[in-house]
Amino acid sequence: MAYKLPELPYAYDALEPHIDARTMEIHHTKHHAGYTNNLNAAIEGTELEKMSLREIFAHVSKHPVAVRNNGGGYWNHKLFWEIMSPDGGGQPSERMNIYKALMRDFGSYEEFKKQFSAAAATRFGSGWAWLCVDKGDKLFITSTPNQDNPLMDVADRKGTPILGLDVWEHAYYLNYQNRRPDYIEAFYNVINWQKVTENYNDANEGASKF
Ligand code: MN3
Repeated sequence: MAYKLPELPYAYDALEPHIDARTMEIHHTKHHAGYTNNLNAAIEGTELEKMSLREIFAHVSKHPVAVRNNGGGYWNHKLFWEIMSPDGGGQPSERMNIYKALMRDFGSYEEFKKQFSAAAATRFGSGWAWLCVDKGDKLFITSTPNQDNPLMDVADRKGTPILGLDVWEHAYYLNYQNRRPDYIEAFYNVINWQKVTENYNDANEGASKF
C-alpha cells in the first residue's frame, strides 16, 4: 500500500508569526510530498512494501539509501506537523506525564530547552533535533543528520522520537535566512505538548508511567 502525504492539522498560516505560511506550504507540498513519492517509488515491488516503517528503520542500513532518505523524510515530517499547533507553546501542563518526565530527567523546563536548543543549533548542515524515550522510559535529547532518525539502526543513540525539530534550511530560510537560533527559539511557541505527551504515553508499550 502506497504512503499518502498527510494533511496538515491546521492551515498553512496558522503558525505565524513563528513559522510563515509560504514556508509551511512549500515544505508540505514540495518537500514532504517529494519524500512521500520517492519513498513509494523506492519500495514499489519489493518486500519492503509489506513492512512498517519502524521495521524498515530497525535494519535501514541493509536497504537502498533512497529508502533511508525518503522513508526518514516521510516519517520525520509527519511527526513534525503533529507536534506543532497554533494553540501550543510554553511549558506543558503539570498534569501531563511529559511534564513529570521532563522534571524527572532534566530537572526543569529551562534545562530541557537549553539542551534541545543546543542539539538543534549545533547539528552541522541539514538534520533534526529530537526528544526521545529510551527503552528504560527515560527521556534524552539527540540529533541526526539528513533525514535519519533515532529509530534507525544507523543512529548514534537509539530511541523513540516524541518531539522533533527540522533544522534543514528549507524549514526556515525564507523567514529567518541564516538565523537558525531565532527559528529554534520561535519553535517553542508552537509545540503541541498534548500530542507530545500522547507520544510519550504510547512509547514503550507496557512501561509504567508515573
Ligand atoms: Mn523538512
